[in-house]
Amino acid sequence: MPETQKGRILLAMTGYNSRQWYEILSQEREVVTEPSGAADPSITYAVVWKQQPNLLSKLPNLRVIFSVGAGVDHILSDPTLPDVPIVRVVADNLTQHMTDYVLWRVLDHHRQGMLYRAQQKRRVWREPPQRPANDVSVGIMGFGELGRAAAGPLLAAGFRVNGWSRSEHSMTDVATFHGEKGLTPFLNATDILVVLLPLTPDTTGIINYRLLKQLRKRNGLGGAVLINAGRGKLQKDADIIKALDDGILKEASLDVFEVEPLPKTSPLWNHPRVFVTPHSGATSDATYLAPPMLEQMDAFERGEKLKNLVDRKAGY
Ligand code: NDP
Ligand code: OXD
Repeated sequence: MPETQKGRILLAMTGYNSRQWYEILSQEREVVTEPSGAADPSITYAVVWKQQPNLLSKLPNLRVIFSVGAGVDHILSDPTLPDVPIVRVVADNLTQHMTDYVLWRVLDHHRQGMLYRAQQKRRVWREPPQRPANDVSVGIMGFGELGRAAAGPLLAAGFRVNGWSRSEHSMTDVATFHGEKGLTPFLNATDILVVLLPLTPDTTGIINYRLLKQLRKRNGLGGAVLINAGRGKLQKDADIIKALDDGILKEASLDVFEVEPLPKTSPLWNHPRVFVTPHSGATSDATYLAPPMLEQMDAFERGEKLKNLVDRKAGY
């Protein structure tokens, strides 16, 4: 395609600062933003985060939808989503952010950061019992791009690692489980549960009281630990609080919530054993993620296959 015929981009982001994306994408292609581009027949690509429902169906010549995130539930929830390929983010930069988050939260819970911070506030000098990492199993629920990447550094830090996915996977030194049948043995062998699942009809509400009860509860640790950086609607916020209060969970780190931003009235904010971050586990940095998107558009126009395509039937 000659330079002048490069497909135009609609940038449609809700609750997201799109300025940097606009600046980078518009260096190479014409970019329009809502609402001016809403019904524009010249739009070939849509780059989106939580686009307004029914917006994309108005674009008669839309060829590809690009998610600015790894998850695509925010796109697939649109009831009139046009039947065009969806490309999601798979990128070293985003993966590194998530690996950092997982390591940070696992190590902080493991080395009892919550307890020490509370002790420090009260000037308490007390050493609690501490198990070494090789006596603790971290179970990664959602053993995909992000889950598998986090496994290596966790192993290197000495933890035992379990992985659970929909289909069968194997990884050196990791105990892998899959499907419904694999879920209970996976949970029974897990002390610290790290959730990195996508939100699909099958996974909605999966992190509930019944599931949390199946986590391993080792003597001396005072309950299992939950870390959710997948999606908020995977979990039942109220069940997490009940599991914490019943001693099933010792602590939780939550990056995602049923309702975001987390409402000011949520008891999770003040719970002494919950660590809250504002859906910032792995940020989508346009500096790193927009250039490969532009490269994919160029490749598509040369007739090459798109990479990192979403399986719409599976929902991720
Ligand atoms: P992938 O698609 O690479 O991995 C998803 C994993 O979940 C796969 O292992 C998949 O199994 C598994 N899975 C999906 N459905 C089921 C199911 N029903 N039962 C068991 N396992 C299932 O995604 P990523 O690793 O790239 O990202 C994971 C999620 O992380 C995203 O969808 C997003 O929601 C979230 N995320 C959150 C961020 C944050 O800032 N908090 C940032 C980025 C992503 P299989 O391998 O068999 O396909
Ligand atoms: C993502 C996210 O899906 O930021 O990438 O949540």
